[in-house]
Amino acid sequence: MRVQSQPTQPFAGQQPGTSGLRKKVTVFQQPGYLENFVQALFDVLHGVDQPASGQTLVLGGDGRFHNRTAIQTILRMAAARGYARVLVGQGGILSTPATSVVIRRRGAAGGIILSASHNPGGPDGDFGIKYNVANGGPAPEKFTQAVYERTQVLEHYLTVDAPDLPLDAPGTQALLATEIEVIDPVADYAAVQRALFDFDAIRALFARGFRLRYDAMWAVGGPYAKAIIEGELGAPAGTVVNAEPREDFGGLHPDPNPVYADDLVAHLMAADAPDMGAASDGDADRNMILGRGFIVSPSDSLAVLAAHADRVPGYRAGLAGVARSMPTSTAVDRVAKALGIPCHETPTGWKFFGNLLDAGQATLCGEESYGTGSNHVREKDGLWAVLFWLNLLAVTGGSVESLVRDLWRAHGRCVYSRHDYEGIATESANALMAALREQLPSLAGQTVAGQRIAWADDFAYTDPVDGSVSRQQGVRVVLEDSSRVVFRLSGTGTEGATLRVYLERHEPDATRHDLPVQQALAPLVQLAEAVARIRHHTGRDAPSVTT
Ligand code: VG1
Ligand code: CO
Repeated sequence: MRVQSQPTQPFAGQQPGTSGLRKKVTVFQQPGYLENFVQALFDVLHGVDQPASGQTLVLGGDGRFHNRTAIQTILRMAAARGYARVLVGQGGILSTPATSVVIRRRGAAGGIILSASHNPGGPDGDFGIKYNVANGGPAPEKFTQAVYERTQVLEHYLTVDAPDLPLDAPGTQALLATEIEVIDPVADYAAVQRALFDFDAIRALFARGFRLRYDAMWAVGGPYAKAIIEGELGAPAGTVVNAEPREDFGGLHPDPNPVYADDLVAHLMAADAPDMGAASDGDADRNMILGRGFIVSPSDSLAVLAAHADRVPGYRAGLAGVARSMPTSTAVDRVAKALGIPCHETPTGWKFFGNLLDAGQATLCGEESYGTGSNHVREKDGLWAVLFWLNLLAVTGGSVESLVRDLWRAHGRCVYSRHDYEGIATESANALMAALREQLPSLAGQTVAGQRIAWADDFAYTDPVDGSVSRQQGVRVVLEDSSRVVFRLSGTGTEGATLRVYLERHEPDATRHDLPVQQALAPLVQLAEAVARIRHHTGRDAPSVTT
């Protein structure tokens, strides 16, 4: 067994997006494609062809098609780079939040997560790779840009000529001088959750007959939810459904929203609905929360958790601050104001929360895209959010719906929706955004679709910790009553472009809190069409996904 230098050529487009490099499986299956990216990553981390002496790397994925092949490739390349140790999840499995936990608890230098998250899997689906740094969080933009630049000039990669390693049982083996330790994917993660939440109170809740339906969407969240919710917390067997990770997610889209988790929604809308519903995505960092006959908007979920955080052991001392991505509703801002704590507004993508969490400026973070998390890790954490809700229900005696209605009563309702136009031509999407940006200087003061625009801009963010600036993070059009429409292009898709239109209107009047969301937002939809000419640019009359 020895180190080999394999000649290679650059592949175009190995540019990480909002969360890692995502492409079709068939793209990743090209000889050298994954190898190039990993070589570039290691070159940026350690210097060109330099060894990773003494360092520990964490490695795992969401179990989707091509996961096992990619893990073996990366193990060989890590051994060639002289890592002291690689901690790999049993069967190649590690959820995104669990990877973050393992990096932090085991003092690793970083971790590689193989996942395209909520994107569909299988031979014709998507694959992805992302790198997390020593704090357990996604690598910052400056770093991923350097990796991309390195992919464009590569001439070879380093690997070893070794057969595949068995990864289905815990234990330690050697690959050259690198120790490969196969770890239980759940143990470290469960220990962290146990320290945060009142497991006794949640156990008592289930013992009283509380009914939960947790839909793991045939993805990596299943083993975690089974072990913790059914195993430790005593929920009846069958509480966690679709729990075995499948390479193709059962042919479904592992995206926990009312459109793709429609089966879960149907259960919660039924006459004999359980008390609570929940779902997580492909890599288990997202969550959706439902009550009986009630769907919780992710922005409201973040605000509810923030409002009651001091009822949970891990947050008893209160919150240092909260943070939300720019398109996320301002519900949490209102809670933060009442609590007298800062609320930070960041660009879309969890990597922007890392510095705030490290610096102790934020304790809870969230995104409108079904992502919630805290300073316990540096990723969003789907099951964590479910445990947080369970803990709150156990100690407040309220229901999912009553906690959200309390929030609306106290702060008004931030009526919210996101309209996605998926798979549109990249040129059309770029033209739409360019036309929007061109109008920006003249929008303020104009009346469009009967509504007066107070201001408009292209969101730019200066990181308060390291001073780095991120521009063009979404066009905001804001009305005088603070209602707003935000436009941005997705950075996680693999086909054409996806336009996201985010709509928010604050409704202080409690008698209007039950108006259907799309009806309450109809004027903003008209504004969006008038300003952005979506139909003209995309040829679409309606969004493909509304959440
Ligand atoms: C989407 C979401 C964003 C999230 C990202 C990764 O990005 O909007 O909020 O952080 O996915 O989530 P975009 O660029 O497509 O809008 V996940 O669960 O894929 O790690
Ligand atoms: Co995800």
